[in-house]
Amino acid sequence: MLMDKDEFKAIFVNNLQTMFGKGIEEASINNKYMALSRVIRDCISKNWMETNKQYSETGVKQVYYFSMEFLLGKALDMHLVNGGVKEIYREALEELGIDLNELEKQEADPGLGNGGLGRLAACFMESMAAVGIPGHGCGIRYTYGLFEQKIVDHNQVELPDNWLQDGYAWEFRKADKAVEVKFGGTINSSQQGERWVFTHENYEAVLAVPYDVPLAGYHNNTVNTLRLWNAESLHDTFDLASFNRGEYLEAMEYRSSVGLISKILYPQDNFYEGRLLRLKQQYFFVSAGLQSIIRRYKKRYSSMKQLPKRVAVHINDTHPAIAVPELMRLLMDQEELSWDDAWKITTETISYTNHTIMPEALETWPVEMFKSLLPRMYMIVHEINERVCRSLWDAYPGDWERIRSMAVIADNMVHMARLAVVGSHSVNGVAQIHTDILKEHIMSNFHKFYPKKFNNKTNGITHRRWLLKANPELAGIITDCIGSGWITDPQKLEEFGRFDTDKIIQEKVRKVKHNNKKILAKYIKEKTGVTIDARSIFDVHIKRIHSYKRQILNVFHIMDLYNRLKENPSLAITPRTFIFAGKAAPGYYIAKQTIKLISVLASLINKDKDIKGKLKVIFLENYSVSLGELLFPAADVSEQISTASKEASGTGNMKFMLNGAVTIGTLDGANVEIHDAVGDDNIFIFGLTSQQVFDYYNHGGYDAWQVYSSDIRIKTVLEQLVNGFLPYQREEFRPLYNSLLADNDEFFVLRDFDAYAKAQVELDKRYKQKNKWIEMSIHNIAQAGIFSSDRTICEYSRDIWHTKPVVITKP
Ligand code: CR1
Repeated sequence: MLMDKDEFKAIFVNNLQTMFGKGIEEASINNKYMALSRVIRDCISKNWMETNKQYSETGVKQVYYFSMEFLLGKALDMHLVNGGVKEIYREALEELGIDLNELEKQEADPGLGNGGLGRLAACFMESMAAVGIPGHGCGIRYTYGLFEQKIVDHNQVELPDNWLQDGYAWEFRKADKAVEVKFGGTINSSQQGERWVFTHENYEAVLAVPYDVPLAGYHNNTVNTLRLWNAESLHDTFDLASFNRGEYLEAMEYRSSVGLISKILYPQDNFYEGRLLRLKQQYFFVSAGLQSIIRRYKKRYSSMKQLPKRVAVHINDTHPAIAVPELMRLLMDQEELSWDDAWKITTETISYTNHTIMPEALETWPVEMFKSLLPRMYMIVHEINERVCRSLWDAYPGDWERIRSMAVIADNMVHMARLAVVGSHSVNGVAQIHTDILKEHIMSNFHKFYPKKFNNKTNGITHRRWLLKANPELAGIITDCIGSGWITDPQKLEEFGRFDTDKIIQEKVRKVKHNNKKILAKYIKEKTGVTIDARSIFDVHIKRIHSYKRQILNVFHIMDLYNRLKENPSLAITPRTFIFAGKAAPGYYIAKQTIKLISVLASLINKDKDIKGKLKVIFLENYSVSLGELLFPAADVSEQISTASKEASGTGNMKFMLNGAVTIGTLDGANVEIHDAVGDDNIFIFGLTSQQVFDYYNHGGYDAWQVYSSDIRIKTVLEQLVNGFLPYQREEFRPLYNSLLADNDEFFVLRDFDAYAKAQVELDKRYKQKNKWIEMSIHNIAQAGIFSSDRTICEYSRDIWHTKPVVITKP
């Protein structure tokens, strides 16, 4: 980075001239933002070229992380922080009469993901660059990212996210690196000597054009690459031929249908819809990615057999599982390897992470659809299936039931998770409890057959974005106490624990939290018109809206609290502000009803003078990475209340902890490990355990009606959903009511209510002991180091990818 203020100014001004033909006076804010980005982009480019050069010269093993989603968040500020130039540039711009904060607002927040899975991929990218692991991302350049959420008359409304509208400052189009991806058509096979040769005919070809985004490390010279593929039409004979035949319309139709492939991100989280276009997207980016990896590999190496020594391909959930047959195809049809050699190379190269046990998220494609869209893929998957079934038959002769439950093709469906398990050398879950559930329940047959493949890699978050950048004042206190070593070695945060009873530090931490709460309160006022008190407890529940995440449990507790306050306005509770944010999938009815309920309830409670401002409810629209950066630093309480066993890990829980919020949660996902790290006294754990949940599912014995009729609080609250208590159409929330009673409350909301309410009382008590609370808060921050994604990716590198960090020297 440019460290000299005057040099920076000169280049910035020059950029304005050359890019827009304007001086500072005439330039728009966006012009200035683009000119600033260009300064940084140019600096990064030098290191980027150098990184690539050193990677190929040393032949170090490269990791490619294949993911349908990368929820990146804004880049400008992160680059300034990582490059250590934020303060210098801020001052320099100020001297030019420009406010850096205003420029930062110009940047679009690329929402190329739905939630935890996509954000995890982005954290991994940041950590790999920071630690120096040669790791790159491979994904799709969606023209429209996750929809923008607006709340209109209490309803979620979805608007398109046209994030590329003003251009994206951080991408580099690499037209010369484009590759062709083929769909449909027929496969002809013929024998040439010993070898079978397969030719593809009558296919539809699509051009995959990469847009590379640089991923720069923290205070080092490493710049890795995120390669996002854009679908375009080929300007070759096929296209031209139809133009020549005068079929202008047909040719244009082809062009626009091709573009569709990378047009939209499917907006469901933890849910599988089975659309043909989705399968197209998957094959599109996987095929393009693998082709480009092999092309690069072949520039240096001649034997494909060394591929697993030089390349690791990681698949983020089953979405890119088609990588297994596609790599087989490239190795056999293109590189002329035998099945056995190709299979060995493929399984040694590919590894797979499972992110969910939710049955509705499991990807299975109808054989007919799969076969007609991807005929060669189908042939290979079919052969994989035959071979897997044969070896299962040898191990379990006659055990048809077991073999059917493990077959890649069964019941006329292609099972992507099974394909991913058999086609990779490593299968991991994302938190200890989740991995145990995979081994013991969901994938127990596979675990018995391939015991060595299974392992755990507990998720992590990049503490540089989520603390250093999002909460600079807290980061400053920590650095003052223990030095800046924690920024590159997050385990060092533990040393901050020594200050948990230090009165001066306690006071500083309290002040920063209060300040962050004031900033959030101001934002809430601007966005919703509601005034909230920064001295109240900020109780924050932010994540996708899902039945299993149980926003409803939180809502019921709020309703009960409200009922009690109405009865007794002088009830001695600490004033609380309950803050929600999160998107519902557009077709997810109950999730949308949940948002509506929160919004209606907020309108009732926030204007009720009887309760003397002791309770406020806020729903913030359009939850995104940027909004998260405002919310985590301002939270006192972190709501992590999913039904035990359902949340594979969660990562928001880690962001809260790192910013000093205290968790109220179930023993689910990474909450279990957070509990282990901070100890009983620094977290509020309640509710059913995953074992109890499994027992109910397997042996029955849960009766929601019974809980309803024996607990007057629950009865009251449930009735209030449908008896006209809420200022909305009376029957509106009947389906929600029914899901809890007529459908016997699949996620045990009523069952856990009492335990949750008790934990909340405990929490309120603890909050009243001011010093005790800050002590807990400091303790949470100090224990958050193990939840850094630096730790997670070092474990992936050591145990799965077998690659090491490299130091990139200055060009
Ligand atoms: C899980 O629901 C986890 C993230 C990242 C989600 C969440 O608990 O933290 O993955 N799973 O591992 C998912 O999106 C498709 O599955």
